Amino acid sequence: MSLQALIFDVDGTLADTERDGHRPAFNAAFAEAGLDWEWDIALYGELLSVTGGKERIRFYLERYNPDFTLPDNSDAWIAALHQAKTRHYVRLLNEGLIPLRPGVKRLLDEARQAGLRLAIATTTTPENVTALLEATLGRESLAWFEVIAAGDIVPKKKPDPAIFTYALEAMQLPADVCVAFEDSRNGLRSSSGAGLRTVVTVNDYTRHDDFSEAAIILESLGEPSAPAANLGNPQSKVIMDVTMLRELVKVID
Ligand code: XBP
Ligand code: MG
Repeated sequence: MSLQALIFDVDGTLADTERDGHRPAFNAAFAEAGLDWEWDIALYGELLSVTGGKERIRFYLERYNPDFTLPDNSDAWIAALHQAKTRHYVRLLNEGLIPLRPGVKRLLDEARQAGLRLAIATTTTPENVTALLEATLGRESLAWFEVIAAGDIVPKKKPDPAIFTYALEAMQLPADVCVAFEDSRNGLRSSSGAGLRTVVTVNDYTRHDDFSEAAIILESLGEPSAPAANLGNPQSKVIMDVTMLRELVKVID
């Protein structure tokens, strides 16, 4: 079996969007709605145990703000608050403040040149993916991904495998000819649950997560000028490229 496709998570994997993107966007939406909720960096780290913004708001209320009384139409109320959050998040991305992580553009370019197919599997809202790709890689990059599986397209979000399974089915590919890219425990549970070998690139919110199912755990994808630490083998530094991905697929065959 040879490598056919790469499937990327977005938040935390393509870019460090959570701390300085999603978190301030939630806070801006809360302030706009006259709510005195403030999600600081540490609290947001705890809230990340639940994927999906609407699900995260509900989890916050249940766990950290149980005295708040939701209106009867709570789903619609949370959805409206979350829509405002999406608006703020897209504005932040359009300001160009959130760059891609090291090695992401390089690997996407190499993969396209090598004829590999590309897809996205994320819990984030579709508008957020579009805004990130446009702001960092230009509008034409949307067409590089033959499937953008995002948000409520599946009934169960990560760690459920449904979003990766959806992307595989849309591409009509078996999992063993693809590699997934993830940054978190919930993401890795989702990708490995769908049968995918997974390259994990950690960030400050996730570096202590359990990544035992990962094919390799890296600080980032690395650049030729700054190879990335291999967290499973402190002696080695890595520039994750197509050759190495092909080896990953072969080794485990
Ligand atoms: C990402 C998420 C998302 C974002 C917010 O998880 O959990 O919920 O934090 O996006 P993953 P929305 O990287 O594992 O896909 O507010 O649009 O839901
Ligand atoms: Mg992620």
